Amino acid sequence: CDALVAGMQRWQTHQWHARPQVQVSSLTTYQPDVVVRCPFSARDKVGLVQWVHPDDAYAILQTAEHAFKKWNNEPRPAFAALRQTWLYTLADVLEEHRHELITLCVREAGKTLQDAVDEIREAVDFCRYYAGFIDNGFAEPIRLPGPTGELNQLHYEGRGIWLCISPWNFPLAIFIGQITAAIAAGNAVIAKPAEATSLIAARAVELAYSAGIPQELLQCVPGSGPILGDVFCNDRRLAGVAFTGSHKTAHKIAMDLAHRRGPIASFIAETGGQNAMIVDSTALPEQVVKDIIRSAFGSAGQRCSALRVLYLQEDIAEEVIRLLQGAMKELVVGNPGDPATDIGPVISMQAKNALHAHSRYLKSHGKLIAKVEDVPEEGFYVAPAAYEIESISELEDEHFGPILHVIRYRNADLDTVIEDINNTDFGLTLSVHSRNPEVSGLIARSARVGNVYINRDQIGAVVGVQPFGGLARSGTGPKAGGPDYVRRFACERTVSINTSAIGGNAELLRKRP
Ligand code: UN1
Repeated sequence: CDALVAGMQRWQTHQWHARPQVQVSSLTTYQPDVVVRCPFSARDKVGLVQWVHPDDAYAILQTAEHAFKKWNNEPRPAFAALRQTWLYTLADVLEEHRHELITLCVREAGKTLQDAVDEIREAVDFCRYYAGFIDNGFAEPIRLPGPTGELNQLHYEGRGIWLCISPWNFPLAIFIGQITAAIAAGNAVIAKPAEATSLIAARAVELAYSAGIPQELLQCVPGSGPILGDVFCNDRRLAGVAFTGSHKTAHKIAMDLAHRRGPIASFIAETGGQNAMIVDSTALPEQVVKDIIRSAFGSAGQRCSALRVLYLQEDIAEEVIRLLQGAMKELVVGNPGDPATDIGPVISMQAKNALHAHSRYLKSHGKLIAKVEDVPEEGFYVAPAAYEIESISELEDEHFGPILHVIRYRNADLDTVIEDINNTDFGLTLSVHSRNPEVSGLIARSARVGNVYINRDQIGAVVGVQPFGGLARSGTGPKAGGPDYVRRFACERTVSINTSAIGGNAELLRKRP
């Protein structure tokens, strides 16, 4: 930790400046710089960012289109090997620049030191994991069965231009994860980072260029989500959109893509959740409380995987609540750059206000169980709190912050609990705490969610180990950090050759006509 803080020292007062990273002859309109400030001290400036004007979208798409055509015509094994080298090199470059990136994650996104370290780790893991998938059908085709005299092959190649729209809560990991998957599959990428974290994104793209990724294949367009999203998603040249963010925005993008003329676009969405934890009377209360604290309040509750609704079986409820009240007293809310801090700020004044409005609703409709009292005045801090409510159906949407809802249930009502959770239409994470394998097995089978966690916390899915993503209102799949992700960015081509005929030589397909 000391070495980390020392390494970050020289970046503490650094000012970053991000400009559009696009390959167009000239930008049509001069856009004034937007000032980026720390979410924990509004007077503190992190840097400046120049947004992209929507009038430039056409030229940016044109560059991407040319770049895709050019690179997709390269010999497949050579292009595949190159992409693999770029991604492995990017992993190394990100690691080398970790002190700067960690500082940026703390200062621009308000991440705690631990979360910032984990963020860099995850980004590096994505690069290496997706690089590995290039070996599966992108360089050499996969051979399929067929009768004598016939050769059947499955080729994977890029679809074209992907727009990658990433969130502010994982400004490096998800940003890099989407881009590297799209590049691994052989596409051209236009990356649209979240407004709140454009500096981290711009720095990551600079590092990607230094790792060898050609500028024409990866353009970064900071700017207004609704405005830029609208122009890009309505353009027929876009082959696909990868989006992580709210389900409302995912719906809007799906509608835009559906109404477009021309090719049918691919869409990968990873959205929110109304994630529950079910604790039955056989659970170990100390373990449960440790996992509640991490899942509900870690990262200030700003993860789509975060625990929102805690179901306590009535025999264990009082004990868990008492331990939870004690544990919450120990939580340190404050400057995320301080190693002693457990919970940092939320991302913006708007987020803080929305969470306060929700707390006011809960005060009148529910019962306050526990709240952290000591929270700094300045900055976008929200006191972590737990409220008891009657039913999950009272919550229409997810509340993206450190607010936990608690519901008591009777053993006989377990089926209803699962039904209620499924009826939210969200389906991202769920955890079960029980020493009875029949109970955990029943819940794991019947809850319609993407990630089930048994007797542990429910955040922090590890790349390649715990593929992450939900279903229904929580997303389209495939799972990030899972074996199917890169392929969803690709297009598949089946080639069947009559090898007994003249010219039926599979080698001919190595070079595109
Ligand atoms: C998100 O919050 O958008 O499991 C994704 C986790 C992370 C993914 C969170 N790997 O908490």
